[in-house]
Amino acid sequence: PDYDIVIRGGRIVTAAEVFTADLAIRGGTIAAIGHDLGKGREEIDATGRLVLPGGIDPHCHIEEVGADGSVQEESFVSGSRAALAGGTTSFICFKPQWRGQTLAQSAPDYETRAARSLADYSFHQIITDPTPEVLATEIPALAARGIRSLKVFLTYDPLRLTDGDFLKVLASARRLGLLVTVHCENFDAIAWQQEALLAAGLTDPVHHAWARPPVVEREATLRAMALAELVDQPLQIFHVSCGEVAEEIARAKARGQKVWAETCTHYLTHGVDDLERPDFEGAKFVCSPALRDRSEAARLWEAIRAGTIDIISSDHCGFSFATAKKDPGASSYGQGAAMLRPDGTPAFNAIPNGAPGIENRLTVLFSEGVSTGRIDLPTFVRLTSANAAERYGLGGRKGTLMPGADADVVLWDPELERTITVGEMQHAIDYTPWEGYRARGWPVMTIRRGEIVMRDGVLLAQPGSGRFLARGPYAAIAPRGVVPNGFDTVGRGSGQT
Ligand code: DUC
Ligand code: ZN
Ligand code: ZN
Ligand code: ZN
Repeated sequence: PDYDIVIRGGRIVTAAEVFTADLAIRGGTIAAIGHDLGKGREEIDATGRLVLPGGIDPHCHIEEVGADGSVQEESFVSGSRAALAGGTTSFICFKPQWRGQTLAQSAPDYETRAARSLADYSFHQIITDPTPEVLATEIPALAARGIRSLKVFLTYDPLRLTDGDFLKVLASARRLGLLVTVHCENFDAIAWQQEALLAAGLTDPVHHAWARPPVVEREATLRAMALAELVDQPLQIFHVSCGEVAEEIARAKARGQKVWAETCTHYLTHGVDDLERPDFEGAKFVCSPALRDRSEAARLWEAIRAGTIDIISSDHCGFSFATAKKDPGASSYGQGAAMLRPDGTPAFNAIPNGAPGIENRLTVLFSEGVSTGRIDLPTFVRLTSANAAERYGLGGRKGTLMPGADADVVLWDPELERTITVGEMQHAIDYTPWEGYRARGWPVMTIRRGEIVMRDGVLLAQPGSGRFLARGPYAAIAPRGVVPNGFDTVGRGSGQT
């Protein structure tokens, strides 16, 4: 045979167009796209199917190790199986830094753990403590090893940065050509509201949302964009939850700032009312930023169609309901001292923030977006893989169906209807926010670097078959060359530490 695999007669979807052709794979990469291609050792009939680039989930928390030593129960094995089952072949998760420690001291075994992944992976380095050593030595060393994005938090006690420390991280990133990603919420505003709510005896899961209304997200987003403008450093805003935040981002973009935004699947399908589900089930929907009024989803779709939001991630951050959400113990993703209520359930501030979504991201977005006619197929590809590849330095290799690119390919049945239920899922968490959701559009085969890793829901890859994706320098995140006062603080060599 001429090729390892030939996929025949599918509708190939790229970031720009949809066309019917055959796709041939050899040696883990895409060898040819066209008609009347030679024989494959494996011949796949894709009539009636879409042929999509493998999904890239650029924001997910997998087997994360907290400052308190807690390890998230979603392991690199279960989390990556979930990814492949859902049509995602690459993801980017978070290497921790614990305050008071160097990067090297924080979870030194994290990369070894990650090597068990079945999907390809990379890391964002979380920075909680930008000491001179971290800035001058450790971040440059990381960049040289292909970890080219940093993550900062403006809330969560063990993680948050002051504005001064945030500026140092932005300056370091600009000097080295790294992308900074940011969680935008105002820590003090949340703490202040939270204290008042708890004092008033308002401790239910829904009060999580009361403590962090849209304005705390909007303020922090504006502040983050302002600081990034001062440094002339591109910025990726994570998990935009509502229209008023998207509007501020659109304004910054219109002024020419290099700022980009993602939202997450759950903000399109869930609302603050989910936090009021009975029997403490609302705890399953505690995530940050919080779920909003149902009317916000329409505003997010507008922002997506306008290009203000151009990536949809999962922010997969799984905590099982049976354990963490009923008896949280320690977690980096709560705020304030854990308080138990008379019935033994935790007050809202002690419920770990996050929900699992890596496995359902593509099918939910397809159902909500493509099957309903809100977006076309190329937009679906841009939102789920192509834009993340460009933004995070994986362009040409991932998120594209072009000869020479890695053969990460998903065969998608656009008509297949299935009801999502946790018992049929690969992830390790004991619930899914989409339990009972009727999806239309489902992945039937996932190919990762030329290997069939999922077929009709059956996982075929072995732990450790995923590869670390070292990322080189890339042009998309070059600074603009514009500083507000004509004095380029970073260019003058200031802000070194
Ligand atoms: N939000 C979550 O809901 N979970 C993890 C971290 C975050 O920012
Ligand atoms: Zn053909
Ligand atoms: Zn976040
Ligand atoms: Zn997150």
